[in-house]
Amino acid sequence: MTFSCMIKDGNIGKSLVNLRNYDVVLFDLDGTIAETEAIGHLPAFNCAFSRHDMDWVWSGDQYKDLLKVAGGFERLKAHRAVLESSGKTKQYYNDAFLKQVHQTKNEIYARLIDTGIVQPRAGFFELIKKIWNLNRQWGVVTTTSQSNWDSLWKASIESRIDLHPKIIVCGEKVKNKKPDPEAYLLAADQLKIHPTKCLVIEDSDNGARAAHAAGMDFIGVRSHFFADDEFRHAKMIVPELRNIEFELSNLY
Ligand code: XBP
Ligand code: MG
Repeated sequence: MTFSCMIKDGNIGKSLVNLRNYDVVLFDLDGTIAETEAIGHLPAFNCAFSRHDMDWVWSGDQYKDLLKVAGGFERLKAHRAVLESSGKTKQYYNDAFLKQVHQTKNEIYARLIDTGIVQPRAGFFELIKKIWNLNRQWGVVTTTSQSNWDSLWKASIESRIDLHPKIIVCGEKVKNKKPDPEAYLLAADQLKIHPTKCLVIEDSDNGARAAHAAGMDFIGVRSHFFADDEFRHAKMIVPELRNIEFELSNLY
């Protein structure tokens, strides 16, 4: 068995995760490495709508629902489809226009992230250090754009880390975004390892389904917008990254 019960470390309950059977830990980005959606993507979307003189404004509750669609551009198109089907469309925005809006969103997002307003979640740096100490690798598998990862990496991660990710798979590299397993399978393929050698950490059912369909074990971590996702087949579910303790053990 690879996962065991909670131990107490100070006042934080930690769940032990044995990395013996894994070569690499793959982190999802949005919601998992950092809470980027509520203070990054959502305000950036709303700001982009106003820049492009659109009458769209997304509330937090609306965005929670829209997040069921992975990918910002795909999310814009999904919202357009809902407006169309409900007959509420005042103006039709074509794909080329929505592409521009998405690009503007990512530019605004980059400027927000550059300020350092979004930092990795509690426990992230400790996990990377542990992975390094246990002679394992880590990677990022996300449906977000490459530029969004680059911004967070430069602003808030690079200078605080010794071990760089061995693999980074972003949204542009796949045809089918999560919950399709394509991104995770691509990561395993590029790492030249069997998918079962990867342990995934995900904050949403979309991501969890992608990892599971790729044949990978996963840990669910609760996040702002996916606080009640089911995480079916999860090896464990933790409230925070800091509740995970990696170890190497032959005992279980
Ligand atoms: C989250 C996403 C992304 C972001 C927005 O991906 O689905 O679409 O919300 O980024 P993950 P883009 O949880 O896999 O990191 O606008 O660049 O798509
Ligand atoms: Mg996520």
